[in-house]
Amino acid sequence: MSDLVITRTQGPVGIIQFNRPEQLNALNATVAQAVIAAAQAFDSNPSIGCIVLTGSPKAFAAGADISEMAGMNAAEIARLDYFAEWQQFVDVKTPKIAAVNGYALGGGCEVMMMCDFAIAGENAKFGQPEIKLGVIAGIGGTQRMTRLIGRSRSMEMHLTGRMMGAQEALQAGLIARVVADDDVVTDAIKTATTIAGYSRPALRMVRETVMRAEELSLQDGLLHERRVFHALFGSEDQTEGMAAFLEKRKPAFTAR
Ligand code: CO8
Repeated sequence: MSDLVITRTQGPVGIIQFNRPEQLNALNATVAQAVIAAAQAFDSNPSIGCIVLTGSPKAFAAGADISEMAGMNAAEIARLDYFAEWQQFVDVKTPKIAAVNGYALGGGCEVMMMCDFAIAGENAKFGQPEIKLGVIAGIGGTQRMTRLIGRSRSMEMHLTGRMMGAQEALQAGLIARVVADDDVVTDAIKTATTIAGYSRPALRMVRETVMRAEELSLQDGLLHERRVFHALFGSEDQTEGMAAFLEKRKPAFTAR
């Protein structure tokens, strides 16, 4: 594992931290591989129920590493299918929370949006400034941001390259919650611990079903949701969860 990324666990939470603070956690190929490998390792570890991805006080990540990309030509970047590997991070089934302090720009904002939701500090800043470099977002910015905050606001962000503060990002729906800068990681780990205590099959299903809301017609989405609800009655956690409620005790979910 590269030292550009630090991993640790806290109870059932797997924590991945970008560790290039001097370069504002600019994302190069080594960082991408290390984050993906760490997320996949947590995903296959049954004791981990939620992942927190975070950065440093000044930056979650200020984008793809411009010094790595600058000298590439079109044939080379296409042959490498540059940054296509980030889809493997999206494909990790364990819930992922982005804990954001400082800059989440370009690829940094895009990786944040690959997480299931984001908790940010009050001084966090978000943006897709690729237009200033003569390019556009490349790992989901135009697509995920537009789905999260709508075409008008997304278009403005991509066309101007301006930054959005935490309160504006919260109001727009880009992030789920704003907390004091110093509380971001603690809050994300606490939230992740709560999530990790729930039924793992139900967590996997709720992620898939919410994501499908962006792909399916309402009728197909509703049918999918209902069928998943029915199917979860095949899990021991449904029996346990409902019995615990009726017996006024805390459920002990065990399904993996
Ligand atoms: N890449 C490489 N190095 C970076 C990056 C970056 N994205 N961001 C910051 N750094 C480096 C700086 O070069 C500087 O290094 P050094 O100390 O060696 O000069 C160090 O980090 C500190 O940065 P600054 O001195 O610039 O710090 P400031 O506080 O003055 O400014 C900013 C902070 C505003 C965040 C500024 O650093 C900045 O504008 N950074 C670039 C932001 C940006 O343009 N991001 C988008 C990059 S492109 C991208 O993400 C495309 C993703 C899709 C690719 C997928 C292809 C398919």
